[in-house]
Order: sequence, then C-alpha cells, then structure tokens
Amino acid sequence: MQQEYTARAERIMQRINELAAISEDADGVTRTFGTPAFVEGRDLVQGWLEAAGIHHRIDGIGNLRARLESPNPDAKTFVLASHIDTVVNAGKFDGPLGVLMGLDLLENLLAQKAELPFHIELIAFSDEEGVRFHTTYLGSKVVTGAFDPALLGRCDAAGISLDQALVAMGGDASQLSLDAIPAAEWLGYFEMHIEQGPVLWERNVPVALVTAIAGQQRVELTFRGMAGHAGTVPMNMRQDALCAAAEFVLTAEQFAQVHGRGLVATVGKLAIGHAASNVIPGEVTCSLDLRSPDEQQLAQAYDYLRGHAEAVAGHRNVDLDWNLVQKTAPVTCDAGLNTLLTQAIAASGYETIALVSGAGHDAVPVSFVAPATMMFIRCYKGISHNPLENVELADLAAAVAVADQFIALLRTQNPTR
Ligand code: HGY
Ligand code: MN
Ligand code: MN
Repeated sequence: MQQEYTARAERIMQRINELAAISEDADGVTRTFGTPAFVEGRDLVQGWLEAAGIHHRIDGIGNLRARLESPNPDAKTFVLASHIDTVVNAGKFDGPLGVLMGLDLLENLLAQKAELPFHIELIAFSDEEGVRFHTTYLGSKVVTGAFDPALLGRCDAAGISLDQALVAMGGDASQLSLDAIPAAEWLGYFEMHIEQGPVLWERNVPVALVTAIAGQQRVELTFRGMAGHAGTVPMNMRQDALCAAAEFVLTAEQFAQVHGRGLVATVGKLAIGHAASNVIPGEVTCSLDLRSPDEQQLAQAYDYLRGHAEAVAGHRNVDLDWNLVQKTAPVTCDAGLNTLLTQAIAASGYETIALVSGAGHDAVPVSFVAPATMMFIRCYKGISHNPLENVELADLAAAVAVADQFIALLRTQNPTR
C-alpha cells in the first residue's frame, strides 16, 4: 500500500510543479484571479480532468468544477475543494495542493469503479486570496450562494472592474446565482491544505485536523495630509501622511503583541502617493489585516485600532478614510466529519493533532451552508505565502493515505446524513 501512496504522491507533486511553472511574474509564482496566467493554470488542471474522463465545467465566476455522479439521482453532493489562485510571489502548494489531492482521489475512485452513495464535486476555486479585488472567497461565495453582486463594480489597481475581468475570462455574472449548490443538496465539504504554521513541522506529524478557522477583518486606510517641500516646511508645520501611517502601523503591531491569545495584526501593503525623496508625503494608503479565533477579541481590536487611527489623524492634522473591505466571523468545523477524519488518521497510524487555523480558507463561507472540515498537511517550517513553501513527499504520501481512508469511511458511515 505504501508504494501506491508514494506513487500517487509523486504524481501530485509533479502536477504541482507543472502548475507552479505558470505565472504572471518571471520570477516566483503569481496567478491572481482572472489573469491570463490564472486561465492558463486552470486550463492545465482542466486538461488533467479531460485526460481522466471526468465530467467538468467552468462556472460563471471562473471556478473549475468536476463531478462524479452517484447512481442515486437524489443523492446529496460532497465537495472536495481548494483554490488555484495565489498571492503575489507565492509558494507552490497554498491552494493547488488541495485541488490536486482532490483530483487524485477522484481518479482513484474511478480506477476502483467505486459506486458512490453521494455525488462528489471537486472545485478549484477561482479567487480565495482576494489579491486583485481585495475581497476574498469570490469563488466559494458563488458556490454557497453568498456572493454580493455589488462587488461586480469593484475595480482592481488598473481600474478594471470585477465584471469586466469576468467577461474577459469567459465568465458570466448573470449566471452566478445559478452556480450555487442549494444548501439542501450539500452533504459536506472537505478541504486539504498546507498548515501554513509550524506545529506539524515541529511535532513531525504529517497531518492534522482543523477544529476552527479564525475570523478576519481587512481594512483599507488612507491618510491625507499636505504634500510639501522637504527642505522648506518646518517640522512643526507639517501634515505628513507617512508619519501618521507609520505611527498607526507600529501601534497595530504593539496592540496585537500585548493582547496576544490568537490576535494577529498585519499591515501588508503601504503606498505613498506621488512619492519623491524631497517631498513630504501628502497621501498614504495602507492595509490592515486583523485575525482572531475569538469574535469578541476581534471586534475589540478593530474598534481600538480604528479609534487610534482617528486620534493619530487628529493630532497630526491629517484626514483619514477608513474602509472595511472584508469581514468574516470565526467558524468551527463539523464535529461529525472530524470524528471520521480522526478515525482515518488513526487507521493510517498517525497521532491526531487538532489545530485552529489562523489562515482563512474557502471552508469559511462553506461552513455557513454545510458541514465543513479541513485536513492540514505538514509544510517546511510552516512557511507559506513565500517561495520557500514546501511539502515533503513522505508527508504528501501520508496525507493521501489518510484522505483515502476518510473517503472510504464517508462512503460507509456518511456522518452528516
Ligand atoms: O489570507 C489568508 O488567510 C488566506 O491565505 N487567504
Ligand atoms: Mn490557501
Ligand atoms: Mn493563502
């Protein structure tokens, strides 16, 4: 059996490497929603589905969706999924690993000529990271019926709207409501994903089950002061937008450090308008990414930092725009599916580790309509959103074995009926 799992892991790894060679950047892996590189990468995965003879389609938001039907037309649908869009200068595994492990599971079920008590749908979500339009889960929100059509007018840095980007890649905004799986038809959801944290690496255990996923709030801030001559404006007469932003950034860091217990705050983007070394910055835009598994702690941190940003703008005599662009509550994963996953992990001979995810995943919007859970796979030092992201073949083979067990148990026990 081990040989079989190693061979399957090798093929998954080979596909991950082939997909990683497709990027909108000459160096590093970048495939953001709707770009030609994104479409080329999706075409590659589509080719593997065609070669396997698996029925598939591309939906209105650009998700790639493959399906194995149960002989029972009234059966519910169990979804295996993750995302094929990436952050900028990404690793190879964040997203594609779950999609290509899911493809392997479908190919294996076909090879076994397995009769399914439920339909299985594999989905490669088109936008989990939210890099291009700054709002995440576009693909999974369409599939769960939670997509907000008002987002179609949101523009990217080049001024292209989401609706225009959809049309450019052959999508169709008028179909989006038809692309949802009705809540009554969901049997459950299982996402396989790298841990993106250090626990499994440190404990040297290949997989973990996920009990909860942290809530997150993403904000865009703009500080507007007064551009001026760096050589002539006295220090006590400046309205320096960058110094205001800098004061805010450091307070966000200190607040999260002091209030720990799972709260994290990150400013990942900062842009100075009309930047020049001899000009006092007049306008600065920055991001704020706040996360916590505790909804109350997240709300308190949000309110405190918003108040602090307003206070900084006040004493520095600059204006502030504070724009909440993304808010998702913390979610818990399904106990019934996690019982099965625990059995699958034990049956494969591994210790069961249960983790809370600090990273967001497509399982978040799904968990509002269906029983959802995730399996984490051990990754190098927990590094992610970084080209150093890596998964060892032995850990991938172990994860394939556990995933096989999980699907086998699901076919017999069906915990969420
Ligand atoms: O940001 C996240 O949590 C995920 O990578 N989208
Ligand atoms: Mn991811
Ligand atoms: Mn990610």
